[in-house]
Amino acid sequence: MQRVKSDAAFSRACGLIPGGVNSPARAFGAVGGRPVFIERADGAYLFDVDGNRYVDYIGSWGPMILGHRHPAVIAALEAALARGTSYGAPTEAESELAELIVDIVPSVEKVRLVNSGTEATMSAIRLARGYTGRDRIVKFAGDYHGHVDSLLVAAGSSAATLGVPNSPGVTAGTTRDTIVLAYNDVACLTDAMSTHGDEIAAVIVEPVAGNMGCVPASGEFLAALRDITRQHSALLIFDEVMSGFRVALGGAQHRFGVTPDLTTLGKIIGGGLPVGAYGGRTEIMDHVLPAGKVFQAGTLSGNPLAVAAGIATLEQLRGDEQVYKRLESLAARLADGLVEQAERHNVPARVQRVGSMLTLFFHEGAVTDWDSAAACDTDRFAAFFRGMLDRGVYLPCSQFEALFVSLAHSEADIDATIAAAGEVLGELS
Ligand code: KE4
Repeated sequence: MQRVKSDAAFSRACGLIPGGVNSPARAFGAVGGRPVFIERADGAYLFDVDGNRYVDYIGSWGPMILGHRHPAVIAALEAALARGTSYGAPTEAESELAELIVDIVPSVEKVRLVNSGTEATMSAIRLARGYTGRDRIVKFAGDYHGHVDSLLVAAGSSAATLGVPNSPGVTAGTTRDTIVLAYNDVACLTDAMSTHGDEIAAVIVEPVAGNMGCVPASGEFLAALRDITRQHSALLIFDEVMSGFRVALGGAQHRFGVTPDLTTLGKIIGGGLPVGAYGGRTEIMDHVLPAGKVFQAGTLSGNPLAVAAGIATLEQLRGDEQVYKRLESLAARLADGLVEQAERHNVPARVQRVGSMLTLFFHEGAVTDWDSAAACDTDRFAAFFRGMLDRGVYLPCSQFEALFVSLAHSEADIDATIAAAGEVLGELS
């Protein structure tokens, strides 16, 4: 597969943009080679500037659950566009999106819209500190919550991929109040909270981790998180930027029946445009300015185009109870096929899946935390990624990411992906 135009585009970009990309996850740093430049997308497919077609399992890192250019989303955007692009004043559409989130997400009685998942988690942490009057926060190694200074400690996603758990520029003072624990480790959590519990403003967790690859929290861990934070009057924050509206309509909190105090959202709620959100009980959220005193603001928060795309997307998801059955069916087909091919070719690998997010780990045995994720054969993953890319399948460009199946994928797309995986795994064995 030739990518002459992509290569030229990357060379040009590198002279203008650090690393030639506007987010490090896209740089192919973990898989080798040069990034593919995309010209357009449609349904389940990406098309690069050289005219190559790829079955897309990035889905813009999660937002494109309907597939690209869904007619309802495009129509909503065109209608919004006819009325302008941004006003800097409130609109009823923002209340419509807020109402959808409040109706669907169990923990959310009030919600504030922002522009990214990072803004959502940064704001939720500030709110938790303002609400509790406490300083310290707990996060888990391998979880990634965006590039919030205080959370860029033992982060997952591209921070892990690039081996930059503690980024230069993040000061010791910023992370002094951050405690990092092992994911899925109840004893570790219990010990830390018994020691520090009364100082802890919040515990933030990905209830289904996607940023060390797909690593679900155990039921025991989720129950312990809920019980122990309540015991110590610390807030439990579910970072559902990735899992929200992905693993179930109501997210992981609905799928697993554990209700946090605050929830952060992003990705799917913008339908491919920049939207993040944080929400929770009214008695907490009413501490946010101007209702309360915790400052948070944003020029383009609740932007009419982004909100229109988000509303259209959520309405498609809530409008048909078959949606999540379809996503489960397609993702299970893919997962089973990948497992079968790895076994057929005697390649030590494991698939972990929750709903329509999943990861093929080049690792024997379960991946339950960052230490086990970090033990994966990332060189073999890189070779697998490149082989699949050359066969027209675009996977997440890191072992520490999840891939996403959309409603636009067909059984034929899934079966072609499995066949390609068989060829590549055969070459790797
Ligand atoms: P953004 O600021 O990138 O919108 O959201 C940050 C974020 C917060 N919380 C979770 C659970 C997330 O997964 C993310 C962002 N996810 C990564 C992919 N693993 C975004 C890709 C990128 O950084 O380019």
